[in-house]
Amino acid sequence: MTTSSITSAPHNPGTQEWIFSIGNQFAVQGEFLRSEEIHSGHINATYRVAYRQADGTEQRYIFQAINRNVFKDPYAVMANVESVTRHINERVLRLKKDLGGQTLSLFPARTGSSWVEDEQGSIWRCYNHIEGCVTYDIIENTRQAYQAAHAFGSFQALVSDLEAHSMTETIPDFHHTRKRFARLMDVAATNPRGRLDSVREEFDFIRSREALTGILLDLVEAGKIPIRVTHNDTKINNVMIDASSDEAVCVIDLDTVMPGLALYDFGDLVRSATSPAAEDETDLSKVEMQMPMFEALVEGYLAAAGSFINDTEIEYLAHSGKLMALEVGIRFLTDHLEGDVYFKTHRPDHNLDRCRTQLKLVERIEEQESEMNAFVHKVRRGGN
Ligand code: GN1
Ligand code: MG
Repeated sequence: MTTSSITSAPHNPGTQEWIFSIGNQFAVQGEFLRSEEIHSGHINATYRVAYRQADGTEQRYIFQAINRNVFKDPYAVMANVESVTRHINERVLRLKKDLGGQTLSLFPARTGSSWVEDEQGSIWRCYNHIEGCVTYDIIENTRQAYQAAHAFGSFQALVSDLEAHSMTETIPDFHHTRKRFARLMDVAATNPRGRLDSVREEFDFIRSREALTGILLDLVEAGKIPIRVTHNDTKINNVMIDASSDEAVCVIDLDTVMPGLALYDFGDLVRSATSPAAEDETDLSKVEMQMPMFEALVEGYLAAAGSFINDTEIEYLAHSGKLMALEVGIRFLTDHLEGDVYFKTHRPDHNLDRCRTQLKLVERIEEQESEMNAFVHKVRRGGN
């Protein structure tokens, strides 16, 4: 089992003091007990922080510093997160919808704003800690797959009445795969770290699939699929799953909630949940697109989102998995060529290893795409 929430480790005392001083600026109650870094996610720095309450119980929070290299306008990120958490919490209350009783909420700073800025210019926010849950980097069974897809479908449903243009596009063209491809070509042309020769195979693989990068964009252009408010980072470890019941409780990591395509969300689930191999696995023979996981994702997603997504979106569900694996493969390779400036890396060639698993997954999806499409059609017709 790979759970990111238990791979956390206590960090050095210097940081404890730092976190303590950040905590003092938020309206959190109680006596500071400890903090530990959560080594999950490739972008932000995340800490779980515990406070002792007057009655002796412990209250935990998540403190997170926004990566300003990735999010150039962290204030706009916070405005988006504020509006989406407020909206969801209001709707959940109104609909009395059972989301396991826990949703993500921001705890305000003592100034009343939703964030604090530290001396180094980092923007911090404080969330409630979702209790009794784990996150999975690799899911273990189809029930978890169904639940995760249902949770992201429910999330899209909950924000479906938010005006897409009321949200700032905090990372412009985030999932514009054609532009991601063009950027890789540009970086390869300048080859800033001299790494291109050693990645010819991966580069050529991507180049030969250029035509895939524009398919969804053309459908948007043709008015066949709509821009919606979407999550945009539906990696499987961004859903909190109840440790005892395997039920999804809520989705987290709301920084990229902005206008997007429902298919980007579904596709990212396919790429992160159907393979039993880690995203940075070096034994590529372990990379698979497991049909039963895909089937559970389709069923879970359609059970929550089937009422509002259109026929064209449904038709491209399998394609979206291949596209998102290709897109993040392009992004990992670009970062490798640039010298690892975007994603956090923990070893040499880490981004290259990540790229390779994603390209292998593209291949695995290509091998099974007609079977995947056949399953989607069967579900759409209401068969079983
Ligand atoms: C990043 O932070 P994390 O790990 O949830 C990235 C996603 C990628 C993912 C690949 C803002 O997400 O787009 O799909 O890594 N987030 C951003 O694992 O770039
Ligand atoms: Mg993220």
